[in-house]
Amino acid sequence: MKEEKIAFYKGPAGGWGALNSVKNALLRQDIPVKGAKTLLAANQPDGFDCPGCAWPDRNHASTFEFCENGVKAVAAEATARRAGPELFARHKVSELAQQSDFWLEDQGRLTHPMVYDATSDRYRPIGWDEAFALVARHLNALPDPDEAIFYTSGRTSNEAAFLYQLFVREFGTNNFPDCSNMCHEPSGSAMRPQIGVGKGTVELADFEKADAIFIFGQNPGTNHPRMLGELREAHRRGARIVSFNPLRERGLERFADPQDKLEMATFGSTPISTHYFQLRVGGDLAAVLGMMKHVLEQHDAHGDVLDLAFIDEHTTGLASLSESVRAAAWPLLEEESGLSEAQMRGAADVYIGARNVIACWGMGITQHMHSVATIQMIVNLLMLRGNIGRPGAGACPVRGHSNVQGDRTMGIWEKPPAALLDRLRDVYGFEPPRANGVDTVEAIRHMRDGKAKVFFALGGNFAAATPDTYETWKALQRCDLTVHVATKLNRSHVVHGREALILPCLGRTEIDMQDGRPQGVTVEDSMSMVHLSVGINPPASEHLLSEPAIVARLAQATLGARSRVPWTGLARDYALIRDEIEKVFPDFARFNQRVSVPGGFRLRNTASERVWRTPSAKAAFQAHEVPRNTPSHRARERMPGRIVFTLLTTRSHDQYNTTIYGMDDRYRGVFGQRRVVFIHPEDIRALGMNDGDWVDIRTVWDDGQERRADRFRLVAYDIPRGNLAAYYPETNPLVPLSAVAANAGTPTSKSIPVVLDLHEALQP
Ligand SMILES: Nc1nc2c(c(=O)[nH]1)N[C@H]1C(S)=C(S)[C@@H](COP(=O)(O)OP(=O)(O)OC[C@H]3O[C@@H](n4cnc5c(=O)[nH]c(N)nc54)[C@H](O)[C@@H]3O)O[C@H]1N2
Ligand SMILES: Nc1nc2c(c(=O)[nH]1)N[C@H]1C(S)=C(S)[C@@H](COP(=O)(O)OP(=O)(O)OC[C@H]3O[C@@H](n4cnc5c(=O)[nH]c(N)nc54)[C@H](O)[C@@H]3O)O[C@H]1N2
Ligand SMILES: [Mo]
Repeated sequence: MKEEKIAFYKGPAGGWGALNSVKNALLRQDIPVKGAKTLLAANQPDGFDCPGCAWPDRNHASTFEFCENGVKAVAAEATARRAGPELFARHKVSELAQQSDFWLEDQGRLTHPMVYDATSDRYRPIGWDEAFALVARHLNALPDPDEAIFYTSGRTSNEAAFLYQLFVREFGTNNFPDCSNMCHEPSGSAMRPQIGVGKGTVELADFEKADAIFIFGQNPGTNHPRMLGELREAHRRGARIVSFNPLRERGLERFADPQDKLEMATFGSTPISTHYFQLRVGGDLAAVLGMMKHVLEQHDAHGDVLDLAFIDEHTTGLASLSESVRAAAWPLLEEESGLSEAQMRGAADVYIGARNVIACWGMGITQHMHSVATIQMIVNLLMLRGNIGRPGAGACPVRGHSNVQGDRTMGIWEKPPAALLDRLRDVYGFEPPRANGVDTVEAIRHMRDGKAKVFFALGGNFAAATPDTYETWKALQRCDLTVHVATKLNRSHVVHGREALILPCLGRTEIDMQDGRPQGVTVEDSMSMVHLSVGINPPASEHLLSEPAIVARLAQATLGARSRVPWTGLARDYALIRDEIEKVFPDFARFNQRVSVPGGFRLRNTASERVWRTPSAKAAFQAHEVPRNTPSHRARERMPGRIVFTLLTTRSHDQYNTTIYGMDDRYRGVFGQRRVVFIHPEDIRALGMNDGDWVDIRTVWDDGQERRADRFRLVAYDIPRGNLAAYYPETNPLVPLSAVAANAGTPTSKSIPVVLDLHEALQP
């Protein structure tokens, strides 16, 4: 057991600490450091796409871009450990369910398809044909195809995702909840009506030309380490980097690039942010509104601040936006943002002083009730000075999973556009279902209420990643059948339906042979670059199937002769799947040819060409007021005698979503533990408690249901008063199912109203 300690970190992000951590990550997975060549193949033209994050690569032909957390992600997949039939013979499922998330994944790669046997309460091996027949039997017995749910996690390749949506729609439902519903859904919901595309408008080259980069609610030092390379270069050539974050994240402050020999030899480092605004959780809308107020006032005073040519030619709605912005009072903006009027004006002056501006955002923006409104305000701010659709400027939602953007492009979408369904009908000759399907939160409700009976997951860890953990578990346990296509054992496999299957698949790092020929898949990064990914490691077990093969064989078993799709042929040669993708999506014309060049190609992004696919054919300014009726506001009113905090849940440096690599969070100074809650020292005093005390966390919600997570250690921290931070997924039992972003359905896991009590066992 490693020592639990808190030791604040003063060095830069990256540097020798990162190299050291890489060595430890390899050792943990029993991978010899010397033979770690496989790791070097990530993000090269003839290697695999790094499964770590969706940040693009400077140049796919360049030398390996070092990334500590990319190496951890690859090592987790390339691990020498195996979770084979012996493991399942040794432990009842009820015993496995007692183990931690860390322990479950730490058993290594799954090797055999397994089926749950209720009599012995164990998983036992099953043949692939038998497994597909079992799923097909359940699906075909459903009175209505909408009683099946098909979840996707964003590591799924374009080829697998395309086949999956085709199969499921031919089967008859649009029930496609995916991890995106919990992630960047609000970014799409905000930008589509506003600028006509649901994706970011910038590419990497724009980062070389930006004069200012605004970063809202993102922790790139941990979650997108390669982004720090771009920020470092930008800083060095004099660009302003302006961060908005309630926490002072190390990676946004200083970075030592392990690729820079001089920096490493001299223990040097480069500052990242030129300006850091430690605003209140959920305060971004107010802060951006304040900035716009200053921009408008400066324009009134000097006349040349707004880009009037852009506004006249390309936009609608400025009049009502400016009316509502001018009406907002500074005291309210200060109260809600936690920033002073001078700070907001200062940030706006940086904005005005820069010719080209990029705005980036992450989960600190999307996982709030008012996330869609906040994103539209950020885009409004950009548009005031024409910062969309020209070099060095634009909107940059920074996606999470390495192909989450591609999966949506391929049609993994519970609210499919009619044009996509028409196209499927025309190409394949079946009538796809027209009604919208369920998103992640709705899927949980449907299963809990008995409206859905079969749950199928292509990757991910639904039981741990979703909100209201115990409700979700009830929902999964009410299913007749739960099926998980996975690489590693996780919580979702041990919280199962009456019948259950684990289907082990190849990972992206592995050689995928079909018909004697190695296959490659394609992925789309956060900046719409589509490129090939070819595995180079031998498969973890000879019994694994690829994801495209699993989907094709399941479709064949379920639909049989009634299908219009040549499933077997497609699974034998992925180039043929890409031909099908091209038939359905015109943007993928000459797909195989264009993706065969190193680095691939960029999908068309109309907003970046100033072509607006909105109803008015213009970009639309959208006015929003500062929200004053959030769950935290209401909870404070309902509990006047208590200190109601707003809790944000976040990732440590040693995890990939629900996959826990280790117990440290180096840059935040936490070692050997995860059950901590960061809190302002004055708030500890106000509670009458002490730094290091153990507390229980309870949600303040209005449905009478108790939600709690017990035994967290208070850590005095540099965080605004009234705010708390703790790690996910441990805190997911605190997120109510009904707490979702307006117009996006995303769980509000960055703003949960909670109260703290001394841990029960310690109370007098
Ligand atoms: N190593 C590693 N890489 C990853 C992942 C991982 O788990 N591990 N996950 C991947 C995935 S799926 C995703 S979506 C991304 C996630 O990457 P991020 O978007 O960075 O997600 P979080 O770690 O949740 O961190 C959110 C940041 O927002 C801040 N924040 C919280 N609330 C607010 C707020 O109200 N306003 C502002 N301005 N800031 C706020 C937090 O302090 C934190 O710094 O990373 C991807 N990459
Ligand atoms: N409270 C709170 N909750 C959150 C968040 C938060 O910030 N706070 N973040 C949300 C976000 S942004 C996201 S994206 C979701 C993540 O939700 P998910 O995407 O569902 O979860 P992951 O933890 O990424 O999934 C990990 C599992 O994926 C499987 N896996 C890994 N590689 C592969 C592969 O190549 N193929 C297949 N088939 N399986 C594979 C492994 O078995 C592993 O156990 O969580 C969300 N939940
Ligand atoms: Mo995500």
